[in-house]
Amino acid sequence: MRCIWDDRQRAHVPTGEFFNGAVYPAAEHEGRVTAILGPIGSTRAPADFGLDPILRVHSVDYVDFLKSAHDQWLQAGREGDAFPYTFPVVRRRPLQLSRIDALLGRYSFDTSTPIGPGTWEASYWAAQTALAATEAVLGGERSAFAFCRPPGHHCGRDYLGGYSYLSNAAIAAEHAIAAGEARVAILDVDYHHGNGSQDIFYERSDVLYVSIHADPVMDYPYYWGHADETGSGLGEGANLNLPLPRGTGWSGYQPALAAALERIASHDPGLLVVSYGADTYEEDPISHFKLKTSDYAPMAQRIASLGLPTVIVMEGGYAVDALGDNVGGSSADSRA
Ligand code: SP5
Ligand code: ZN
Repeated sequence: MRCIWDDRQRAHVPTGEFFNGAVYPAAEHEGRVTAILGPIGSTRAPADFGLDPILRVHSVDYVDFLKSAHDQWLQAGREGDAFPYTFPVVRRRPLQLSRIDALLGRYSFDTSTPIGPGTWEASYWAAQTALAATEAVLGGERSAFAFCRPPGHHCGRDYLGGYSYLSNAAIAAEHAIAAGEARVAILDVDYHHGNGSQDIFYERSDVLYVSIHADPVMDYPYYWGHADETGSGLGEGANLNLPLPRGTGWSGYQPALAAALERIASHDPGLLVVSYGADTYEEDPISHFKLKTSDYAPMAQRIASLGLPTVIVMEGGYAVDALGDNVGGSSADSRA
């Protein structure tokens, strides 16, 4: 399978993240890169598709904020990564904000997604990586793997969170629509619900979003991912959430995957985007499913059995020692 990677994605070097009342070493760190690059073999760098395909998904003000946030942080006399600490609650009236702390809270929904000096550069090239994989598939490749970092499925049109800054999967899906595909589906198999991807397409019927994830009653991102979120307006019915309890292994996962694939087939998409997270793995340090390394090849085969042109976009996965096998093994298998 064609694999896309850009070394500029290493420019994002988060030092820590804040949750459960303390700062922890960042789970989404550069060790993931080395772990995945080994087994996937040769990679190609993406072309530069520019900002236009990013701005099909994200608002101009949000992109301007992302580009400039760390400079504003330094100008305010701070050092290290920029973190939010105060947030406008939902429905707080729109205001003309200028102080960096006000902006950080306005554009963030958690305290685990710091902005460093290289975050914009890495995020930009992650989006280009997703676009290059999409171009390859639109050009006739059966599938392509976009090794995107930082991940993307938690950020929305105008907010970041969950280690995500630009929505790589949504940018890929929108690119395919702009290229003439009538219908696209996103299948999200990361442990966490992809709230950003869901939000971006929630009122759309052309892009179906289907996710299998940990029940948000217990797990991040808590405020999205419930089974009764089915889309709204024109998008009613084009969103399918399949939450599963902590402790789910392959036997509990398979029926959800079957239901997801059935829904995707009935949407009849011209292209499938898979948001692939290996944090469903039994040893993942921040997650609670029980999938084994040997489960990822059958998962890939079942997804491939849809027979759809497929762009695979990397999301989470933090068990660095097994990450190579959990990513490389499945991408190698769906090559067949
Ligand atoms: C892309 C992706 O997988 N993002 C996940 C972001 C999850 N951040 C929430 C961190 C809170 C996890 N609690 C871990 C408890 C460890 N003992
Ligand atoms: Zn995840």
